[in-house]
Amino acid sequence: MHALNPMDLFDIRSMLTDEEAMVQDTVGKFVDDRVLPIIADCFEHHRFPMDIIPEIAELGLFGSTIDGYDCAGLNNVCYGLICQELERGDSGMRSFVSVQSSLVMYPIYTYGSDAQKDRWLPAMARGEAIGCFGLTEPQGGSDPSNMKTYAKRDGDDWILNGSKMWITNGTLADVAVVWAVTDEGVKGFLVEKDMPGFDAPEIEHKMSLRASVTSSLFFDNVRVPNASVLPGVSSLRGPLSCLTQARYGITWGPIGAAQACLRELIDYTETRELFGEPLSHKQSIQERLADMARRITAAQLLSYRLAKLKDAGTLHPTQVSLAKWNNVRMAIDIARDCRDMLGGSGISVEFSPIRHMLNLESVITYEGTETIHKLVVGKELTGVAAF
Ligand code: TGC
Ligand code: FAD
Repeated sequence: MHALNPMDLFDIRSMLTDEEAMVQDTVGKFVDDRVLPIIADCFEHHRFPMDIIPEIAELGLFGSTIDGYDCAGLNNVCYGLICQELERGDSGMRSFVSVQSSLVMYPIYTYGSDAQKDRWLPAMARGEAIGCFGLTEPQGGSDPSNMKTYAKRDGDDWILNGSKMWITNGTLADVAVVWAVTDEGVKGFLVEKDMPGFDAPEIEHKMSLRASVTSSLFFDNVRVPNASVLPGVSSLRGPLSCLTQARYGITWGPIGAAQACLRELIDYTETRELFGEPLSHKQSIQERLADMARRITAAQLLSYRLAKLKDAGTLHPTQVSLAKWNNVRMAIDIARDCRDMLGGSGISVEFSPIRHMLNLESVITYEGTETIHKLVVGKELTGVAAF
């Protein structure tokens, strides 16, 4: 009997097309060669590795599912595998690509004018322009319907006031997609970094996603031309539809983080000898490793099925909520259990589980907390919104 791949017990790999397998291998090699050698240092010193942005662009990872505008036009299995491989490196790498692709390029592509698409999409695909997405506000991110950021028409312009909190890439961004209440509904504003009255300071003292930039955004009478307002949507459906895109990718990402932890632990328990034999010979250690493989396998099958539904155009947001809840919970529990099996060494960033575990504390909170996703599924089952 042939041996199974411990990272892929149900052989998802054999279901991939040649193109999908090539994307996985290419991004995997990039992560092995360019991300893994530097990421512990980036995490420890709270630094996002700006110098690898051109290589990410060169690989076609920004806006990878968009057709045209210098984007790769890949399917959703490919996009998922990109997220999985990047997050095998670090959640911060996947976050960077998720935000650029699903939260900035997607709304410009879906709701933007031709001029907005021409201006931003090719530049973003090439990594020459970086974007961020401002939805969350200090008074409570779970309930964006309580948004206070407000824009008022002034001739051919809008005047924007308010603030956003916990915004990935905010300080780096050339353009921020900012969602604000107006007298005509919730609209998306393309706020450029040098617009007077706009400020995007970095948030310090984070213990999670330290290889990622997170910022506040402040708008003090920022004048935004009407040509920089997304014309295609005027309701919360705009930002929430972007979240469905990003959450889909996030169902894949934590699989990579969990695989990184499990791989490291299989190797570690083979060489760590306690009570006269390797840890991997102990029943309770094997049981824990086996349980991780079981949970990773279930997550892989969920995400692969989501990809097929998404490519078929029949994906329902509740399915994404269930998978985001399941897969992030799977990964954070695995990362923590791996941290424990490393003993004292597990508290060092020289091993990846504590870094993944801390990162996943953000992933389980952003893009809808675990509770919010449970309540989305509960609403589907009962017909009652219990938010
Ligand atoms: P409701 O007011 O009923 O709906 C408003 C409109 O939106 C539509 N809709 C969706 N469309 C697409 N995808 C979804 N997931 C959608 N959810 C709702 C809905 O059909 C309606 O459309 P229309 O045309 O009728 O106006 O809203 P709701 O009751 O369904 O939603 C409530 C709730 C709590 C689920 C929602 O507010 C929510 O998801 N809250 C969580 C907020 C959140 O996730 N924020 C994330 C901010 S971005 C972020 O974290 C980036 S991290 C990036 C990184 O670094 O990777
Ligand atoms: P709150 O909404 O205040 O929630 C606090 C607690 O209350 C949570 O445990 C929550 O589950 C619980 N809760 C909420 N509602 C209910 C309820 N009805 N019943 C029971 N319990 C409930 N946002 C962006 O817009 N753009 C970004 O790029 C972005 N990047 C981020 C990066 C990082 C590193 C982090 C940490 C966050 C980021 N966010 C971003 C914000 C993120 O989306 C919010 O943190 C998240 O939506 C939760 O909002 P909150 O932090 O205000 O928590």
